[in-house]
Amino acid sequence: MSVAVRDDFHEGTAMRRTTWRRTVGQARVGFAVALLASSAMIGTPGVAGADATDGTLTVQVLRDFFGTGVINATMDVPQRGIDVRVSDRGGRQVTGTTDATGKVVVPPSTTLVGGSYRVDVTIPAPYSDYLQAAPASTATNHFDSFTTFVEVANGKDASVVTGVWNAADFTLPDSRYFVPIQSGGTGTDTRALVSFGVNTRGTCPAQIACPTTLATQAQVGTTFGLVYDKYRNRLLQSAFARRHTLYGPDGGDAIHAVPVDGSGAPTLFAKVPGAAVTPHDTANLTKDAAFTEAPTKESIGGLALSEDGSKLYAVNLLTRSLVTFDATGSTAAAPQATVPIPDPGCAATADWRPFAVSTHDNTLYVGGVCSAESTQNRADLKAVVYAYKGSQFTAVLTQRLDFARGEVLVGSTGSAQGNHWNPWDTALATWGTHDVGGGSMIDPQPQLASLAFARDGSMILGFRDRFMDVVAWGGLDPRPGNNAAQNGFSGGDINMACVNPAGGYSWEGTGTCPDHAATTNNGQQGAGVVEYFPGDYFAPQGPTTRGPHEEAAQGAVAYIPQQQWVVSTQMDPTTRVITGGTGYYDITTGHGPGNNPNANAYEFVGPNQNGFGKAGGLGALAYQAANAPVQIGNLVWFDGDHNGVQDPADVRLPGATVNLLDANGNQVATTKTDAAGEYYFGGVGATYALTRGARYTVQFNVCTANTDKVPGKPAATDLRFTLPVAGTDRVHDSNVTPPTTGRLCDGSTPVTAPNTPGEVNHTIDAGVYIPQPPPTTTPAPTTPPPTTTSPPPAPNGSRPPLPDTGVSGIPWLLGLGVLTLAAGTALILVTRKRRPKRD
Ligand SMILES: [Ca+2]
Ligand SMILES: [Ca+2]
Ligand SMILES: [Ca+2]
Ligand SMILES: [Ca+2]
Repeated sequence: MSVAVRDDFHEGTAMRRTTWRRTVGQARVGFAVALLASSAMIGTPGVAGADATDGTLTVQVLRDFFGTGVINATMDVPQRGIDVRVSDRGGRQVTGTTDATGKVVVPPSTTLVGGSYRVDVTIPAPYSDYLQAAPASTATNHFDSFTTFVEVANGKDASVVTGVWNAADFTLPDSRYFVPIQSGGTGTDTRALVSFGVNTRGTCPAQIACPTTLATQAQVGTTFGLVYDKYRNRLLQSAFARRHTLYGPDGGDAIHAVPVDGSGAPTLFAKVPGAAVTPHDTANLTKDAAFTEAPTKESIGGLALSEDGSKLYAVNLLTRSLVTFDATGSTAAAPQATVPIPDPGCAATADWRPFAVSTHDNTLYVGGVCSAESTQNRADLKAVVYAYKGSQFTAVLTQRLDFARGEVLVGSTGSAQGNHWNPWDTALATWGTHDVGGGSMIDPQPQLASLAFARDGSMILGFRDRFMDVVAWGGLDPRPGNNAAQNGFSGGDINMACVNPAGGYSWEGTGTCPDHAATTNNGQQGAGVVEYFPGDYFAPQGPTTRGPHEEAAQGAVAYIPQQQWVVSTQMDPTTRVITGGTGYYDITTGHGPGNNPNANAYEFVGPNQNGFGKAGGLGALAYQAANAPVQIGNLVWFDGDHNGVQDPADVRLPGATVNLLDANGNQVATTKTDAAGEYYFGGVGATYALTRGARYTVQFNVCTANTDKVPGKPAATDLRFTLPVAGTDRVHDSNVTPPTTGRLCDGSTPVTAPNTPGEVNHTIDAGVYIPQPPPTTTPAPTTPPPTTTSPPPAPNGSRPPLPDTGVSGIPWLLGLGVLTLAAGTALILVTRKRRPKRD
């Protein structure tokens, strides 16, 4: 008998079988669809059969943030809207879509037959725009692959938990924060950009090291906007208009590129045309009177980088435009596009002040405020956030800003001015109204400066007190003939807009979005102040004694999804006054620096070191994201019916040795398949990190496999590779071209590692079977056997034995109706037990 003859026989069997399955499968699917109602609860009873004794199958999809292949029960969040398809041996299917709990539950059902099912997960639009399969693993508590096999026969429940992720979220545990420092007036700080570890807490240098300086005032001047570009390992940092301090040598429209590793000096990346017009009074910066109206109305606001790293977005504060640059070069000569950010309906068009930009899940968000400057009516203050997709701005959040807040400086005002947001006002005619006594300048005016996103998609909003951009700590009164020194007290904020299950957002304290403020955790601020983050106060005597400042967040926020802490720029962050740094807010409880200053804050701008003191003086916060590792896998299985397809009820093979060879043929990693027949190379924490886009060979040595669950328990050395690249679905096929020389149970396949960060390829599979001799007599009897549980006539080699648990592969079964399927299955099981052991 030749190999060719044997293959021809099996291919012919496979073809007939496929035709049969498709016909029956389509009929059953059509019937099942007619019975199905809910998208999340499927498997409607209604078809008589033996499999109502199945257990319940629960498929859950979680959004992963770590890429280790292991479920993180406290951090991973349920993912709705993901398609789940459950198939049985006969091609019957039930489908569902994950609900708000991330689940599709398949109760005991007769829609599916046999108790052994294949679960296939796919990501539909719009989620496919930003989510992909997360790495899986063979470790304890692992994520399952998008194709997973389950057994629910005899009342046994089963669950499949698969992960999806947006690799743009990936950050390493030793990530760093970056923040610009502004210095002016009477300040002596020469730093313009610093970096520090994400776990750094305390006061520098007394308790902890001070940050690393990446750029100086002489190099880039006064800045606010900042993004980290992981694709080119640099920061992009933009000019900012602030009274009492100068732009850098490239002016108020400049964006600089700063090497993140300190390997070189900052270079000019791009200019935002027409962003800055007002000159500083360079001869008298502590007065700088002519610049009083310019801050936050010209120069550059926020910066954002598209998740694929191709585009840089900047807000031109003067023209209120979104400016887009090609981010891929070392410079960008001119914008690719400039679009006006539309007035969302402020009391006057001139009151619309966009500033914040942020990317999240492949969408650009643009935020701003209605400043109420034209009406000076607090009720006209609003925050508005747009989603920008294609060329459309869609308002996704509109929030009034006239609610009660804590006191900017306790005991100083006794009026709404000190514990509410106020309409923008920097006119000299009303300048005196900001002085609450002794040159203490307090008049918080909101500017939506930054946006960050929680793991569940909730929006964290950072508000600056833009009045601080026109004062300093010790700056002079701007009015002619009045040169009194004045001290600004910042009253920014950090707020939460919780994402709603049905879409949209709820502001903190409304709907199901928590108000965490209580007298035990809010610094004893006034009753009735609603806060998701009540820890935004400064109380050097400890949280039980009312401190001087109850709104000490300064408006730059960032959130690393792998962490418990939201970071915010912070006035008086630890225990010293007239200082600056960062505060850390528990994203679950809202506790922050006020609750435990030394544990929840980092002070790195000392007492009036930068000349701005309590008026702030820090720019936007960025963090060092990372390119996520890629992964390949995942299945070695016994393809008993030799059709080359990973069918439900095909046995998965543990113990197969899988080696990874690099392009030179050197083995770089090795593993064995687990109880589910799965193997993985790469992913976060793997001993060998795959090189993206590199060529490898995956070598499947199934001679070591454990065949205990294979019918007849054949010797693993007798296993041979099944038909490669069968059918049209690469997910369910075998990749190994069967070797014709050497050990025939040791085969391999070339593979190119995924090229996109965080991408997985779980389609590198190997199916094996036990070859059989060709038939020596007519293969198909013309009459069906009795439909009883008695064994059929002994095959005596007249047809191929049935080395799998499936129902197909028996020619005479082709003539049987669906209703005899259960009986047929019983027959096959008996037949298989009697199969003579081969070789
Ligand atoms: Ca607050
Ligand atoms: Ca507060
Ligand atoms: Ca198969
Ligand atoms: Ca495959």
